[in-house]
Amino acid sequence: MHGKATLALLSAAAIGQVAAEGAPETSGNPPNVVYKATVDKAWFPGAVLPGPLKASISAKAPSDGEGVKFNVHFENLPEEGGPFTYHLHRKAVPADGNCTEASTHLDPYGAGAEIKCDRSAPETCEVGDLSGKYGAIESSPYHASYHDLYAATKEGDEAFFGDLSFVLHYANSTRLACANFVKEEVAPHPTDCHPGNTPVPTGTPTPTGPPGSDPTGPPDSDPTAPVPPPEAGAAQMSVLSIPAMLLGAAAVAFGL
Ligand SMILES: [Cu+2]
Repeated sequence: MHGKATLALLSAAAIGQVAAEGAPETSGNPPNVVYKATVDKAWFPGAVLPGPLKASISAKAPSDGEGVKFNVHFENLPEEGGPFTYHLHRKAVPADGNCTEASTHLDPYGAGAEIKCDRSAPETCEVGDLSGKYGAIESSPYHASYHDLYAATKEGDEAFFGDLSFVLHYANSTRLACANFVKEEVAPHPTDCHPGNTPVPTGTPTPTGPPGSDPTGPPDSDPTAPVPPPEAGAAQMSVLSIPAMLLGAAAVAFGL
């Protein structure tokens, strides 16, 4: 009885403290699990889209398990009604896809949606207010990657969202689309949001044509930057030791 009262008092004090200090940073998030939510159509019936709406959020903890890294991708957003916002919401979307059922934002520490999120103090924002913390969507397509210290992919954490949803909103907060997060096991290359940014190997691929089939090699006008003729092939290694002058001459000869 007495113990219970004390406990209640203590937890009330603890909650009060958390609210005052903002969301705690999360740790112990499993680095080998990806949670991904994917939208492939608009839910709002009045949506006017330039093409099929695509939206995805993938989330994965860094190797030290501190916080969660997000990769977000939005495409074919409406031309009117932005900037668009998106949040982690505190309920999953039911099978019928009704975005209203996703309830309010994930806000385990009671930051509240009334006060606008201050991007310079993300711990004071609702944990789920991703666009508040990292920017609303002002362009389409839109990509963003960021490391949020307050969301969790560790099950049981107050800020765990792996069994929840996200909602994409018009600027007036109308719900445009939503999707549930789905757990994916280890993804060796979680770079789905940046297909164009994949680093190109620096080794120049060998030309595929048969030797001598490409007489269109660019004229080598800069002798200070000797570029081996494209068809030099295996000979390149030994040719490299020949002075640039000779190389240039060889290039000219090949070009002719
Ligand atoms: Cu929302």
